[in-house]
Amino acid sequence: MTNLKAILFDVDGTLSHTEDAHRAAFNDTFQAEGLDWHWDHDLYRRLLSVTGGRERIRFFIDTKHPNLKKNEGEQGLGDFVSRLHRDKTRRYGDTVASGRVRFRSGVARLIGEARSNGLRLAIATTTGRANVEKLLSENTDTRTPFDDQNIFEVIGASESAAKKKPAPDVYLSVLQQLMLPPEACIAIEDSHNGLRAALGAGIPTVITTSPYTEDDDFSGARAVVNRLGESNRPFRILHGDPLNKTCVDLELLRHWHSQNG
Ligand code: XBP
Ligand code: MG
Repeated sequence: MTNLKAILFDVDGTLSHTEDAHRAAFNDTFQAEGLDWHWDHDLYRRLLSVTGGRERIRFFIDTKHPNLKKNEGEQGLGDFVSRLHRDKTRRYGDTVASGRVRFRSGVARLIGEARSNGLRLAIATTTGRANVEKLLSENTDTRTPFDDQNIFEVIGASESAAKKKPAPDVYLSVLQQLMLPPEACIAIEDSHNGLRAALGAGIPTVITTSPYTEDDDFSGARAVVNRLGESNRPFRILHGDPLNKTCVDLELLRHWHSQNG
C-alpha cells in the first residue's frame, strides 16, 4: 500500500462556497449588458453540469437563445461570450477581494494539520488561476494555522488543462508537476464532474457536498460528508466509515486512502 503524500483540493464548492459569488457576478454582468437573463439557484444548479464559466454562458445561449448565433455568426458570438466572461471574472474578483468569500468549515484546520505533518498540498480547479490566488490571499492571515499564501505547491487551474473537468487533464497535470503517482494522493471534491475528473486520473477521492451538488451521483468516492467540519461543527457522514470521528482530520483521510476503492 502506498502512503498518503499529498492532498489535492478542488476550489469552487470545496475550499469555499464560491458558487453564489460566481452566480451573482454572472447576473450582474448580464444586467450591465442590458440582457434580461437571470440565473436563479435552481437554473444555476443545472448549468453547473457544464464546467467553466465561459462554456456555461455559451451552453446557455446555444440552448435558450439560439438566434444569437444566427444574428452574430460564430466569430461575433465567440467575442460576445468572451466579453461577458471577462466582465464576470472582474466582478467575481472584486467580490473575493472584498474578503466576503471565506473558506468552508474545517478547510483551514485540515490544511494546517497536513502542513505540520509534512503532507504536500495542491489545487485542481476549472476556474482561473487569478481567482484562486485572490481566494487564498483573502483566507490566509494570522488567524489561520498558516499565514503565507504559498500553501499550495502546485495550482492546477483552467490555464493548465486543455479539457476541463470531468476530463482528468487538470489532475494529470498536477500529478505530473508533483511527480507523484495517483495512488499517493487523495482528492477532495464537491461535485460529480470533479469526482469523475479525479477518478479518471486514478486518484482516490473524498466528497464534501455543497448546496449545489448534494443530489449529485458520488459513486466511486471513498467517502461523502456534508463538510470537513470542526469539533464544534461536526460533519454528517453520507457514505464511508467515520472511524468515530466528528470531523475530517488527517487520520481519517489516511484511513479512507488506505481502503480499497
Ligand atoms: C467550478 C466551475 C467554475 C466556476 C466558475 O470549478 O465549473 O467554472 O463555476 O469559474 P471547480 P469560471 O473545478 O473549482 O469546482 O467562470 O472562472 O470558469
Ligand atoms: Mg467544485
